Amino acid sequence: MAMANSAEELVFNPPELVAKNAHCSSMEQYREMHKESIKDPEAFWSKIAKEFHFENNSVGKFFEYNFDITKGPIFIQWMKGSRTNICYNCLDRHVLAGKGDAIAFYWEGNDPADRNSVTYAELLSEVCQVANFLKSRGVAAGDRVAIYMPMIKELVVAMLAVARIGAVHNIVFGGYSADSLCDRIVDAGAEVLLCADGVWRGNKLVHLKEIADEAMKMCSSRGVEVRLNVVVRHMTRVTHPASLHDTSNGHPAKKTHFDHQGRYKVTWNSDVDVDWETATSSSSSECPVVWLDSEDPLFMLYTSGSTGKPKGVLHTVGGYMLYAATTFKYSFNYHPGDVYFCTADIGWITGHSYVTYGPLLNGATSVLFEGVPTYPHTGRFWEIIERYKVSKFYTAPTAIRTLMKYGDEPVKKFDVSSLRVLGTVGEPINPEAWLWYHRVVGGGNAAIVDTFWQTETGGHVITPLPGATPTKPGSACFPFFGISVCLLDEAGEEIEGEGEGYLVFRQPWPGMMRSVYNNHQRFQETYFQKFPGFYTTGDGARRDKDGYIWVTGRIDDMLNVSGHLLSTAQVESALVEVEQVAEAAAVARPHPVKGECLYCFVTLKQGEKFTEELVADMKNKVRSKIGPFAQPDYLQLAPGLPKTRSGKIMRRVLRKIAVGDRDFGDITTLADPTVVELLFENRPANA
Ligand code: 6R9
Repeated sequence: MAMANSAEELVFNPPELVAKNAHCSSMEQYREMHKESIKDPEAFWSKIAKEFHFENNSVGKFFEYNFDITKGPIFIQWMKGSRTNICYNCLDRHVLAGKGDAIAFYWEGNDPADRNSVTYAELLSEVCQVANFLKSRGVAAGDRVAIYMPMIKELVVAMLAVARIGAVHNIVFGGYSADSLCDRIVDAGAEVLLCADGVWRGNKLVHLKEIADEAMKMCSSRGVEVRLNVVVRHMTRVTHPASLHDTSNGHPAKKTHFDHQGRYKVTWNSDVDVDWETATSSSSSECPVVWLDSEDPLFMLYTSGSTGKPKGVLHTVGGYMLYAATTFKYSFNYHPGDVYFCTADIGWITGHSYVTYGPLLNGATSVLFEGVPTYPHTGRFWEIIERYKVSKFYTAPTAIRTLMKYGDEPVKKFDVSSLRVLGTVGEPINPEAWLWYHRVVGGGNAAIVDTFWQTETGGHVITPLPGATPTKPGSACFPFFGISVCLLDEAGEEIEGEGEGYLVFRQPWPGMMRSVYNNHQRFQETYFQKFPGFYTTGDGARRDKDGYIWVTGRIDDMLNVSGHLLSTAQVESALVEVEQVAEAAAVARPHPVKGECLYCFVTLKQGEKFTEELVADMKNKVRSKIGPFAQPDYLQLAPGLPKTRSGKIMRRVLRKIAVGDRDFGDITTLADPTVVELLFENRPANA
């Protein structure tokens, strides 16, 4: 890639303002700390553990593991035998230290008129009320509780309340469909759901409770009964977009979902549904925590798997706590007095680790934002940064690219000079977006931290440290403490020095996943089978002559649409559910804003016609099975698919066709090579 090569030569030194008071302020210090963390993980992490509350310290071995499948089952344990509670460490610890009046979150609603804030002490008492209510309804340690909420304070309260009583949260992103929500509830065996009635995302209304009701019906038919649904009546307290009040064009949302007094309507099933406010406000605002073993589960979070069935990535309490806190502190160079703003939804791992846990464990003040970057105007992020004097900002390349399209003006309208560190996450960032972020948003004075990590890793694993690392646009730079990076070739041989290969890690770190929920076998096969002795990320990476790591993207059948990981199999199985479809193959095509988008080839059953209506049906099927973000951008009729003689679809050829590149490479192993040319000639007009 020409761009990447020239970016290799561009180096930006840590800004002086940041380096001045950094937790890690030079490459020498970084190298020394990194070396210790790899050579003596116990010494390194036990020092950090002392900053947290454990009921009993140093019980048993600090850590134990097996990474080599040929030697027995994979397991990873940190601080097993030590008892702690993450909610206590997020809230009680600060309140007891006299910091209860500090702001935990500034909440900024979809409509800029909707704003409030919550302190650590207030958060603690609300968490206790919800925890007490859940206990009174029989929720106990180890039970799984599903959460389906927008970016509101109650989402944070919900997860902390669940963690406080030792239950396991299973948060499902509010953009997922009823089908996806149902799958996640069923797989987790969750009997309790916490949700909200609805949410505005820009001008769009998402009927969360309606979707949840549908999901619960589906669950019931699959043998899982959700017995309790606690619903936040969020729609009663928000400002509705102006378009709702404009009856001249008969806004559809108004007709179907609002009564004539303009109140949002929800159906209520009194056997299951309870109102959050009524249920929890009468509970006591004191609730003892349940002390858990460090290795007890904290949460599961579903991520796409290459077979199409999502995996419940399981994280445990103690190690995740240390890792989320430490990465937050170092990657963003967090200091008291900072105001931090992460735009990720809590429904994704970035929100778990860097909206809720990492910041709260550090006693930080954050912005919790409900809306979208372009509503009601394209400078919304910058307006928020100006309002709260945000010093640390964390977003995704897809958001940066979206906002870049509107030029520098929307940024310049606001005073964003408080910014010191600008983070990015979710996919490789192209140097052009990196440079715009640095020059326009950071005014050339902020450190850019391109943080590479995964749901599975729990926290950042490859990232610059803002006061220490000279950065290169598009490179995630160097491994975080505890991470031993290795590049392997197909044969499993280590690539030393410059080169490109599979990105794997040689030893465990505290925040890594421990298992796939209820399926340890799948955990071992997915991450430890290909290269025994290593954790395989599924990404490829290149190491340049200066040792910088450049993550090149997924090398399995996964794609990344606007930072959302999807498997091709998941999309294909949705498409073949459409009656007329015989077979489908989905591939990623580069997209200027989303990073990647879906390009799907479909073969129809005999006699079926490829009509506009059918195309719409197929798109809708994917939206309803997975979620609106997964909708394919391109659908092409394929009389046949390029298959090897063993019947494997040759995706690399389809990827070439998707971008209109005739350089197919070797196609002699195809059962019928003529199909390739045919597909190429029949690319849709919009492609
Ligand atoms: C945190 C998160 C994980 C996949 C990962 C990789 C891609 C994330 C990246 C990046 C290049 C970065 N990815 N951050 N690629 N540079 N800074 O996104 O978790 O949703 O599980 O996705 O995202 O492909 O394997 P998750």
